[in-house]
Amino acid sequence: MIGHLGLGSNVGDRRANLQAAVDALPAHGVEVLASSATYDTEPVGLVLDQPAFLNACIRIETQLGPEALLDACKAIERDLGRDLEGGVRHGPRPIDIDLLLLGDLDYASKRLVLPHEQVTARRFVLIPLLELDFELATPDGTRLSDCLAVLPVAGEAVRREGDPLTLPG
Ligand code: PH2
Ligand code: MG
Ligand code: MG
Repeated sequence: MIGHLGLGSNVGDRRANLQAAVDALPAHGVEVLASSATYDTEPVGLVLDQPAFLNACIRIETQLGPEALLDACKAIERDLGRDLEGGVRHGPRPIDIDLLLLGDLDYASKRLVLPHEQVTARRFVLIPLLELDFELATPDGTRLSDCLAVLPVAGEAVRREGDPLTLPG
């Protein structure tokens, strides 16, 4: 199945952290098909007083189901030094890997909701996603470009930082 992941980092060498996540995915059964550019983004959400994030989105292909894909992402976060137990929720992190969309799957468990509940509401996700595919929509047909068009820019600055991440192999 084709899916889209969101990558974020605001601790350490942010670009190297995003690249390390991309590089680690194939060994977990996740092919990386494309990467957006990287974007320097203002922190949004519950913790605003933290360093700016570097965000990117990637298109993937995998045979993994949603829970196994989440396990793979969490394993990579742990390997890249994210303290899954001790860290402040929504606080600074070397790497965050979020499942945004997985095919046309509408899915909810205790650990995971697909599409990601914030995918239609965050500029730092929508801008890199639409760079990958301007026609992207949620399973209910909501076009992500329409979502972006109605979002206020204030407090959610997103600025292109650098080239797309390098694809593995
Ligand atoms: N991630 C969060 C909370 N806030 N803000 C930006 N700009 N980028 C993020 O990746 C981000 C955030 C929780 O995962
Ligand atoms: Mg996140
Ligand atoms: Mg996350």
